[in-house]
Amino acid sequence: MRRIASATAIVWAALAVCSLCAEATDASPPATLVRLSFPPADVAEVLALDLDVWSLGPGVAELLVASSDLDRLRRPGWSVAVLDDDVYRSSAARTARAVQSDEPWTSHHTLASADAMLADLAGTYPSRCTLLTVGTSIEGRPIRGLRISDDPGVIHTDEPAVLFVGCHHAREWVSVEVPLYLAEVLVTHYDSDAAVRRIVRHAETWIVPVENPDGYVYTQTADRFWRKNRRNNGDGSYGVDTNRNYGYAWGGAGASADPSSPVYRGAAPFSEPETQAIRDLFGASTGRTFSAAISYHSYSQFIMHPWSYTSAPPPALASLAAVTTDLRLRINAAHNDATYDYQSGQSTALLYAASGDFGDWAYGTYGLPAITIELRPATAEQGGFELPTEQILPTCQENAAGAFGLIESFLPPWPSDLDDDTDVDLADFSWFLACFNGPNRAPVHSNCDAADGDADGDVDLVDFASFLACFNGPDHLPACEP
Ligand code: 0X9
Ligand code: ZN
Repeated sequence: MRRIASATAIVWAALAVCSLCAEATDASPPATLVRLSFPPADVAEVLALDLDVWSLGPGVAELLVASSDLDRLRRPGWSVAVLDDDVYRSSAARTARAVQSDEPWTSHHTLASADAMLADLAGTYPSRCTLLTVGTSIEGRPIRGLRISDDPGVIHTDEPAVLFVGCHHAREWVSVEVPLYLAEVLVTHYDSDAAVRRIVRHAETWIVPVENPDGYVYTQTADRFWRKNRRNNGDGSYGVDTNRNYGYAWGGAGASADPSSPVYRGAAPFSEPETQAIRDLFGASTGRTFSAAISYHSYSQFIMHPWSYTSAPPPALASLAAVTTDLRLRINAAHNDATYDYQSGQSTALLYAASGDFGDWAYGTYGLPAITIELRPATAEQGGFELPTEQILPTCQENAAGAFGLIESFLPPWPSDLDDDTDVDLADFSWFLACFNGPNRAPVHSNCDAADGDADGDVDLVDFASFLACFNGPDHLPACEP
């Protein structure tokens, strides 16, 4: 009763003049952006308010609230700063400018232009990628994807596969751009970039840029800050949080049974066609297992591994932490400004508990490192869900460095690239020499196996000849590529 969660400015205006509507005497819909400071020990109380949490850090939350909610935030020890008293008014002009489909990476794709980009890539490069329709949204829109590999018409279960998904949450627009950018680079840089070729030849990359197409369209036509899908809940409210609808620990902490909540879990696990579509990429339907997955969100600059539903440590914590740490190092090395540094760790430690999310389901069901990345920016004052458009491309680039490093970690070593830096150079040459002429000499290098190209247990002249065939220069002869 306290608010109409699905209200847009337009819908609200209509309701406000309706004297017969029971809600018409309620306050305005959430449009006030506040920064709430509170003693860190009170975080459970803050979350129990079931408000629209835009970000959360120790003792500070950015919340979108109705003006009538402001009173609920006035408590001893808490302080409220209004960052924007009408996010819809202030975002309107920016939103119009931020959506132009003609110039990629300087503005946001529409759903139509994102789908067209995938179709164009598949049409122009049919030997490198295949267009997928992985499901149909609740309003009947296709959920498109791209499978990238050098034999893309067939699923290669003998190759490692990594899945990248964007836009579970409609308003998190840059989470669409990052997977689209990964697709474009992998498909179009094949001839110019040996590392890309290696990925395309030896891995399968699955990309679903818009898990929630109805919500995404809604944010570009009706309500810029809509989060959920567009299910009509039948009680006057709309939307299920698709990142609370997966079938692992469904309905636990950080998910709501209230249909008007921004984190509504849905009527049942996998009640939504959008989560069914992602579920069905795995296992029985495709015969596919994934080596890893990344689900992109915004904002906060966090790289998070399971669990999300509990702060208890997950099984194999060390290997999950190694994945998020490696992603963090790669991503942060791609920019040169601490403002854009991401943090890494367990979801519940960096943010809040959330049950029924994609990462917990993928990890809990299939055991793969399923990572959630909250993209730029760090705070609402740096743009929040409206990332300044000049930061779209650097966000994509730094995340491509992370994503490609993740895929490479599942590939066999590159012959002659003994230090695994995708270049056969002098460092590899001295590595080889240190291993040369003798059985694998572990003390010289932690591993001389890679120098033993013919794997006969001896680093001999045969191996030297094959090493030299690949040596000298960043642009490997195609013959030297695996
Ligand atoms: O709440 C979510 O679904 C994600 N954050 S967002 O601001 N993009 O909505 C985070 C999901 C990861 N899990 C946890 N934070 N526990
Ligand atoms: Zn999100």
